[in-house]
Amino acid sequence: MVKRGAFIVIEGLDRSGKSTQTSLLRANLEAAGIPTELIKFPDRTTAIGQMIDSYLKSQSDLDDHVIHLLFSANRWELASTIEKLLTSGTTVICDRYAFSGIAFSASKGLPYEWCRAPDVSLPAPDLALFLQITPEAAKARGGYGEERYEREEMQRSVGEIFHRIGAEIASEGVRWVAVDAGHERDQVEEDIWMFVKPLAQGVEGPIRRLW
Ligand code: T5A
Ligand code: NA
Repeated sequence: MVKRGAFIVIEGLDRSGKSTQTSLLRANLEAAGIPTELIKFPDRTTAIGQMIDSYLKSQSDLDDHVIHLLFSANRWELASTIEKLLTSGTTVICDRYAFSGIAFSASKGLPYEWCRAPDVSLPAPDLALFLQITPEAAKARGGYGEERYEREEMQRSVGEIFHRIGAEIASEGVRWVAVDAGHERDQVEEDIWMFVKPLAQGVEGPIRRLW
């Protein structure tokens, strides 16, 4: 059977090191000769992405429901690209995905089930890695506090909802793994590689759907 590329999502609180680690992971996969594409959500380059960017920088205000739907629409914009890449044998890494969408909006008080609905039937990852860090440790890292959601109490509640999501999707057969992101960069890189390596040569079977 021909294998397709693996779909790997990296999630975590703000400043947990997602961008650092997704870049390192891409480099490691490429060094192993695996064709790899890295996608970051929100993708701030599209028209929808620019609205999201302006909202996150507090340059514009939007109703909580509206911004939630824009984040989801921003994923749908790239859903067919992700599928094509996977089918063509490319491994896709996403820096944040639907799980961030739910965690952040539900933390603002929107109903959990409502938050999940617009992302239903997006491609599901083969592996979701959750970078775990305390809000205190995240705060001590560079750049914290520049954007809208970067407040300690918000991050704490986001962390709790991520926990619920992890338990839920794991029970539905999506692999959700917590990685201690409070360690040194190299250690976190090694831990992530240990989980990704078995998928690097590709995955059998069709692309699954959320949820
Ligand atoms: N959002 C997002 C929603 O509300 N709904 C959605 O659907 C989606 C997709 C922007 C916001 O949007 C929200 C969530 C966010 O609040 P973003 O663009 O991903 O999302 O945010 P960024 O600001 O780009 O990224 P983060 O703040 O989340 O940072 P990262 O990517 O987790 O962390 P990174 O790698 O940039 O590292 C942060 C700092 O720590 C250092 C780095 O050098 C850097 O200075 N660092 C370490 N320091 C010590 N030890 C380590 N192991 C380190 N690793 C990195
Ligand atoms: Na951020």
